[in-house]
Amino acid sequence: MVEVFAPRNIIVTGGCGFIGSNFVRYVVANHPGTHVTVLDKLTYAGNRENIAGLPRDRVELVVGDICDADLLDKIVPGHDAIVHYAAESHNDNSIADPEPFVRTNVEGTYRLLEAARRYDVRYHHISTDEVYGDLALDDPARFTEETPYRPSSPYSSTKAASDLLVRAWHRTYGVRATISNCSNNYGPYQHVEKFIPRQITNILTGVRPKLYGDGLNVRDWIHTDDHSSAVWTILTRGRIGETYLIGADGERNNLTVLRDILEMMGRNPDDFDWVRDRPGHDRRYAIDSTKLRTELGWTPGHTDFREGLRRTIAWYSENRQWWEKAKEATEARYEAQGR
Ligand code: NAD
Ligand code: TDX
Repeated sequence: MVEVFAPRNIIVTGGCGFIGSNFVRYVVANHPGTHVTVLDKLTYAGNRENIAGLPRDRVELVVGDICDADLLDKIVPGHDAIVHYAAESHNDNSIADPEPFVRTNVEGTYRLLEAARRYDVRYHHISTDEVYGDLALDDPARFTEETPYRPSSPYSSTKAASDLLVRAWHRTYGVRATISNCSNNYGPYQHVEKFIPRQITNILTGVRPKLYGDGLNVRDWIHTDDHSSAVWTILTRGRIGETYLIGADGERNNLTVLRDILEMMGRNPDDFDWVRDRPGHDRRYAIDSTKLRTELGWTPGHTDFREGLRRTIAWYSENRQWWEKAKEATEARYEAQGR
């Protein structure tokens, strides 16, 4: 029998980032009995506007660092769960400067686990399919919960390290933890450094989109709202100590996605630049989410990728003030990397 946990008062770390803020909105819209405390350092990737306008009696923002143990001692007591999204999340940045990745992703997770242990709080850990490394384009296999860890980048290796800490803290100290590893998210509020928003905002600012390598790398796309519903399902009904993979059967290569964007925005499908490849670039990710679907009955709601992409393009077109400030600094970083 699957146990049901009904959280009343949760901490969402990284709740001012892309996926975290979409999760906060999801909880506010669908679970009226749950209060959310967002803990976010507001790095270059965090934006308080992402949760502005949500009811104050439902969502509180604490600006601070997950590595700050004293702060965790102040805010964790009184909460019944931590949902941990905060991270340095961008592969290209991790190649240019790995240090903040080690600190936030590894030390930050350690600090949160220690707080979860001290105050006996339920803990859900947000991770990525990148911990499993990559698959060949012609490999019939997809990642499952049994696939060995084989991360490639500084980013994915720090996420893998953090997952292993969670497993150890569960087994050794009995922390009531679950882990989810999700595939590539898309949707509103994604930072303009990431593939889909970068290409849309390039086109909107008259810059040619940039495709790495041969463009045939495959990502398994999921709408961020489906990630949110899956995390809620695992938080409330997942088995303690278990890992669940989250995916929506959305495999597509980068060239196809870019051509979709160009076509939907009324451009010539060849109107982009090929740029030098990312070092260590993972070839293909693919998730088998059978465990989550059969054990917990979860299904994705957004199964039409092109429709989701169209709505995402509309969101970036209608919310220029949200991304314009970050765009210039982001492109300056890419320029320095030759991408
Ligand atoms: P993001 O970069 O958009 O947001 C990260 C948030 O964490 C920001 O609000 C930032 O201010 C905050 N943060 C960073 N360091 C912090 C610190 N030390 N203390 C407190 N807050 C801090 O990231 P995202 O794309 O929304 O990813 C969120 C989580 O989901 C990450 O754990 C990531 O590994 C995981 N994930 C992402 C994807 C994806 O496709 N983007 C897929 C699978 C898993
Ligand atoms: O300009 C670009 N051109 C390009 O071809 C950018 C920014 C990316 N790419 C390629 C690289 C990847 O094959 O597009 C693909 C997607 O790139 P990103 O958006 O940087 O995502 P990825 O590296 O796949 O990682 C993402 O998914 C897993 C998230 O950033 C991670 O946080 C998550 O764990």
